[in-house]
Amino acid sequence: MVGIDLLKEKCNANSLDKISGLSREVIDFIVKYVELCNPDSIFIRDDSKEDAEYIKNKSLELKEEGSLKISGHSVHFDGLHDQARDKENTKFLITPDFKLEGLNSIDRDKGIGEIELLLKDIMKGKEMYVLFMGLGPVGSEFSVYAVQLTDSAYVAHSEDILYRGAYRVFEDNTDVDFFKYLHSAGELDENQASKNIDRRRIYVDFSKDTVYSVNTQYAGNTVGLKKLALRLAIRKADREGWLAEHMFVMAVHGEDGEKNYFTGAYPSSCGKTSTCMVEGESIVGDDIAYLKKRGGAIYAVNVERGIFGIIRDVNEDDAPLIWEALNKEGEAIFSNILVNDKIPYWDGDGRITPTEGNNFSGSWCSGKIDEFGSEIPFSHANARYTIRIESLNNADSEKENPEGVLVKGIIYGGRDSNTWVPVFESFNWAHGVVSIAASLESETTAATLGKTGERKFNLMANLDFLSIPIGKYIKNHLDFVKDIGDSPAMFGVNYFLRNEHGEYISGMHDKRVWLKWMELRVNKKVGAISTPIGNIPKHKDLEKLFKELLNKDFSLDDYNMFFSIRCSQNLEKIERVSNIYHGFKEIPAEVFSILNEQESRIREAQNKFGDLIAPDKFI
Ligand code: OXD
Ligand code: MN
Repeated sequence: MVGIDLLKEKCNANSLDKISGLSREVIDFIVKYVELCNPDSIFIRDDSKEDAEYIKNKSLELKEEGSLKISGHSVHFDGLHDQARDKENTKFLITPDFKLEGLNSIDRDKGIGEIELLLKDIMKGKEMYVLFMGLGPVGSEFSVYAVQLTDSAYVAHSEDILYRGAYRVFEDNTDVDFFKYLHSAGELDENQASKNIDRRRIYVDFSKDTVYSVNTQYAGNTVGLKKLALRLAIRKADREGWLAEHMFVMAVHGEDGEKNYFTGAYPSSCGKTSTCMVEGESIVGDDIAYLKKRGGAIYAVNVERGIFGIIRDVNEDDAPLIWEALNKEGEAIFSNILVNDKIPYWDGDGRITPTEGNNFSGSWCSGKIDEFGSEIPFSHANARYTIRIESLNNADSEKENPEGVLVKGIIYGGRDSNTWVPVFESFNWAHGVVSIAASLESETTAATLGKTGERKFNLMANLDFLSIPIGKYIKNHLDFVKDIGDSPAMFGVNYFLRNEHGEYISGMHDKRVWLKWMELRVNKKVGAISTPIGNIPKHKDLEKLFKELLNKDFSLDDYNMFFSIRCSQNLEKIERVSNIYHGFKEIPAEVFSILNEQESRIREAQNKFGDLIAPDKFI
């Protein structure tokens, strides 16, 4: 049976009815993968509550999720070795005329051949869920549309919490341009986790705006609209003159009540979500933003409507807003935590951890080891929660504004134990793009498979998702403000600075102070000290903010410890970053000139004042 007849056979009347209004292109896409994957049935989801409910119930019925004590809460477990984004097996499909220097890729014909073999009949015995979604507020100049096919009710449920439904757009409009995702969790084991992890593949086919993901369930590999979409969006943005970034969007509230919007890019698990969630400010989005220019200014939207956040260290004291959202009734998925008596537990939750329960290894008790003899933690370091932003008390009123919010400042942060000061501002846009954004380095975390704690270059915190040549990507950033009146200020932050004993020197809540200082800077309400790496705060301004916000004394000694310029480390960093860029073709000349200028400034200061320079030397 072929084409529409196949859909007629596998859809019930309701789903069939929903297909009838769709374009040929959408139907052809669905048919192609129904033929290949051979699901027993197909569920076409529209934007209704009933359809969302159907999928949620399916994930419980199929045991992809289990219900928890608090109403609306559920737990999902990914397999023992499927706990993070798989960078090694995420590849771009390329043709001989299309090169992507430095990015993980595979010949297109070979990749398609491999993936089609893996997908053949993979959904036999399962239902295929067809979802119509929007990236960014639906019906806005920012909107990008997508269709996701998946055989995982958990993935479909996550999509519903995290993204806006857009079936009505596809129904009303037969020439929607859309991204396409095909996912199959593949064969499942007794815990309903993907079994064939050795055949896990995530292949991105730009030529068809399509991403394939197979034999995995971890949301970072499977939820099409998240990081898979970001890879396609970066290319679309490049073609159309906007930016698709790994950024939160938040409002920092001024003394006069005015809201100042910032975007912020940090590699995964480096404080991005906890920054836009700080007390006293409000959140538009925590992970991915689209930035566009209008009337000589830059506006941003949150691509998502929910949060797939790292749960480690979420506790009443350190993350009160998330804690509250995770302890009230309403939809929330907890993944890869420990469940005991239907209560979820995780690392750093501030409670006594039970010695047994169920986790991502199945039935767990303390001391349990895996097949390699390593102890299995009760909760994975990359365990997550999935909630809607609206369930947070600090959700910003503009989060659904189709016009986006006016961006006044852009923040870049990494996990850096010994180089950057906790907060500083670039001299100008190009200096920020080169010496902060394109020089970002971070120590690796559990959000991706592989060793943690290694310092890695990660420009704009977007390297994992980069899908255009690095030089072009930097140039797009440099050029972005060419026709902008007052470009946003640019800042670097580092919450992970350590002292000579290897101890972290920042407190969990200090970021509230750094944010308020940035707000004062974008509104030109405080001065700053110009140093070779950029503008840093004055002691008196921070002292006041620490007192007002945290009721803490911030002594001159503290200030010097945080803000002294570490010359050797900054010079080594410039050398590392320049070496990387020398290895690529077509890097804009400005990258090298700005790095060289920075190097000369640091060397000059080092000769004059020594290797560790207290801020007052620059006054
Ligand atoms: C995420 C990630 O989940 O970047 O946001 O890994
Ligand atoms: Mn992310």
